[in-house]
Amino acid sequence: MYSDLSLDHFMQGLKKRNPGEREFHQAVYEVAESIIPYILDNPQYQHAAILQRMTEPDKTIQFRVVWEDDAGNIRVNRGYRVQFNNAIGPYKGGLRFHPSVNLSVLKFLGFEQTFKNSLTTLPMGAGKGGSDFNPKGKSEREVMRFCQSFMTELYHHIGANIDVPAGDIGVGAREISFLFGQYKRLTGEFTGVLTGKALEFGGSLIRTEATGYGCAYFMEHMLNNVGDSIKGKTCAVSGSGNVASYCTEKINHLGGKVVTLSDSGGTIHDPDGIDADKLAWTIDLKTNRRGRIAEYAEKFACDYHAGMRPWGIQCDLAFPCATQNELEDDDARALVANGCRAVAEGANMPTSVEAIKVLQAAKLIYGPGKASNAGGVAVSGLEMTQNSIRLAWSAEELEERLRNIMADIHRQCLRHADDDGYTNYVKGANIAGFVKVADAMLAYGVM
Ligand code: NDP
Ligand code: 2IT
Repeated sequence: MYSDLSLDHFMQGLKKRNPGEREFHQAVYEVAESIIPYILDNPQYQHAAILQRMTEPDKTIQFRVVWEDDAGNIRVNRGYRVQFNNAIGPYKGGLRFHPSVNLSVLKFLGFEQTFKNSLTTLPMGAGKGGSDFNPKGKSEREVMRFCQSFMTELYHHIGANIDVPAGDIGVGAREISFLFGQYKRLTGEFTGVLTGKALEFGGSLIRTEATGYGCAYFMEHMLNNVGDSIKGKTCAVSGSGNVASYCTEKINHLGGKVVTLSDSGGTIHDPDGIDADKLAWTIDLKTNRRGRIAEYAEKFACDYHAGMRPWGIQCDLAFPCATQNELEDDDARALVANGCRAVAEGANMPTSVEAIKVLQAAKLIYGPGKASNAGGVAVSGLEMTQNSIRLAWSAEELEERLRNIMADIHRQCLRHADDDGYTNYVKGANIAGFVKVADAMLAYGVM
């Protein structure tokens, strides 16, 4: 039945089964391009239709979320949880609250999570969820009422050994606290059902920093592999949320200089570098005052480019840390023309398919998000472990574990990355992530 496993034929079928889901098609294409040749060399996966099974979520839950705003209006949003694959552990992955959220976006994120979580070496399956709710401009009480209503349906489907959500865009410590409180109220149970919790109720040190730190570590590994390092490099970072902030912090620790940050309004360019004090101000701006990155330019007297991405600004290293498809082919060409040497993705799928081709053709070092941003979910896995053993590890111990996991992910990628002398981390990450999940699925038989 699956004798024709050409990329074109496979993608045609996938598009037919999932019409209009552009982001999901893109994420699958990126994987299928490197996995299909591997499957053809390892026919046990082809006979068992593993790729066909891995591209179909185990279960998709969609629900209505109704809440009342401060003016007494009844508001209706859509909530989702895509339980993608639990072959190697409970479903695990973030919740995103952003107006652009739809099933295609969550299926792409859940699919990517399958490979990422496998690469972490920890026993975690993959899921993703969220809502088209826009937290921007909402009061604290409105966010609370929304989270409580969202959890009133979601709680039926999750559990510490079933599905463990966490944060993503628009979902940080504040939202996780509201969600956890409501779960506890509804079930009467205090369990590690969410990660990214506050330290007072079962959260882990380093989880807040983990994605950004891990991304900088991954870049350092890719550079060390060619006898180089972050030290002394000029770095462009996009975004100014959780991942961008802590990626910047770790780049500073490793001796690099970050000259850009951005948000959906535009990009700031600070040629002197975003040092620890400026970064602390920015984190306060974004997490507590919920302001715009343009305010940074006023405060520290530097340039602000409204409506622009950072990629036209000269840099040695680029770290896209905002959202999907924020680095397109023209951006990639600008990076190449300006002498950029390497890209490590903090965001999920920030680089379009065409842009990846541009970077790879120019032989830039390119680390895909499923490897380079896996530090966040890895420390979520460590939060689950600490909740299970009812202990809390120190920051030093956790950072050491995070460092080791990122080194391990880099080693796993290298095992499958050789592409006629070019180190192709896309291929490396996809194959290494695939094998563990695929072998578990084979072992379970036909289901
Ligand atoms: P935050 O909500 O903390 O920050 C998101 C940042 O991205 C903000 O600066 C936001 O700007 C910007 N952004 C969001 N959407 C757009 C858009 N459409 N165009 C331009 N800028 C945009 O989210 P995180 O930092 O947690 O997440 C950033 C990325 O990292 C996402 O791709 C996420 O999936 C990924 N990721 C996150 C992990 C985590 O642990 N949090 C783990 C692994 C990956 P604005 O405020 O203007 O919207
Ligand atoms: O994309 C991601 O890996 C995350 N948003 C983190 C998921 C998690 O469960 O910590």
